[in-house]
Amino acid sequence: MLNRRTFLKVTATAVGAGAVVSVSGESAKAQGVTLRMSSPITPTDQRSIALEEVFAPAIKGFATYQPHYNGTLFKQGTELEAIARGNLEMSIASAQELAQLIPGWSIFTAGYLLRDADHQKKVFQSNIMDDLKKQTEDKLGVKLLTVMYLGRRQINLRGDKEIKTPADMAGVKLRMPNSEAWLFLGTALGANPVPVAFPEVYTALQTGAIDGQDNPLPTNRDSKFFEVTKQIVLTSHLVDQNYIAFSKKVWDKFTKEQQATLQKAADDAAEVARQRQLKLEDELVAFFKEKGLKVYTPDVEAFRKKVQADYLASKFAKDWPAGMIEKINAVR
Ligand code: KDO
Repeated sequence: MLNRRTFLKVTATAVGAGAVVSVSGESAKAQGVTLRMSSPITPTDQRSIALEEVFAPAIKGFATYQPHYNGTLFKQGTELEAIARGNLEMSIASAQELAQLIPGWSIFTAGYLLRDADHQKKVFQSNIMDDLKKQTEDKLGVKLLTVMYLGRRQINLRGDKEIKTPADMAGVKLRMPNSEAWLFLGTALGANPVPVAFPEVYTALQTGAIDGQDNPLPTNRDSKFFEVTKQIVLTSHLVDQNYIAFSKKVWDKFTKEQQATLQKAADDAAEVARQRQLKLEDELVAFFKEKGLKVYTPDVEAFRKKVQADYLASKFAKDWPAGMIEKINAVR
């Protein structure tokens, strides 16, 4: 697992070795560059589909988009390190992964912070994130092109005990992705967080190794978690986001026009995926009910109160620039 200490070693090695990246050609003349994208994402996720339908054709004249799904090329959570080392061109990174390396990112891992997809997009496009984006480029060699909306995370459980407040989550083994910030979210929800990589969640639910997982409704349907669970508790505890993370060294090989094309292609793909995820979130409650799951809204205010208080009192909050929460809240 990459942490700040190992990362310092990575950059030192990369710089020392002259950090070769897998592109050919001179600066300003990049041709035929293969952009390998690694993520635990499935090929049927709306974001994967949009990248293939919108991003790939738009850049076809000078680059080839080559996605690797289900964490088969790099394991979930190791992609940023791979980009930093010059071993990967692209990933779909989470704030939780970025926070492992640049602590300030943990602000975007906090539950009940971003209000909705529109707020998420406006915050990404505002100057509030400029410093974090710059640190990410300077320290990691990773350029964050655009924000992809994953959806509102909901609690999805094998058992049928009704959950009204975080107190009802006591003792529930809730799967979270394996990083400190993700595990903290599980604790803030009142559960016992258990780290499991995304591609292993279905089996962990099926065998009872975990009692539940949290993900947005479109992800739940896409990965068929509903087949092995009994209820979905609509906590909407995190308006989740991923960023298209791009190797800065590879980016710098492209001409200004090519960079503009890449940027537009990423933004357009993200927008298509965002609209599709939002539509699915509206439609899927009925789908899960038809499949026999209980789907209901708990005491969301009780969850909001505990989660927000836990984050503000956490060690993460010490790394948040003064006034940043207020600036995020002020974005309309
Ligand atoms: C997950 O592992 O639960 C998660 O939803 C975390 C996200 O940050 C993202 O990595 C996502 O998985 C993958 O894109 C798979 O949908």
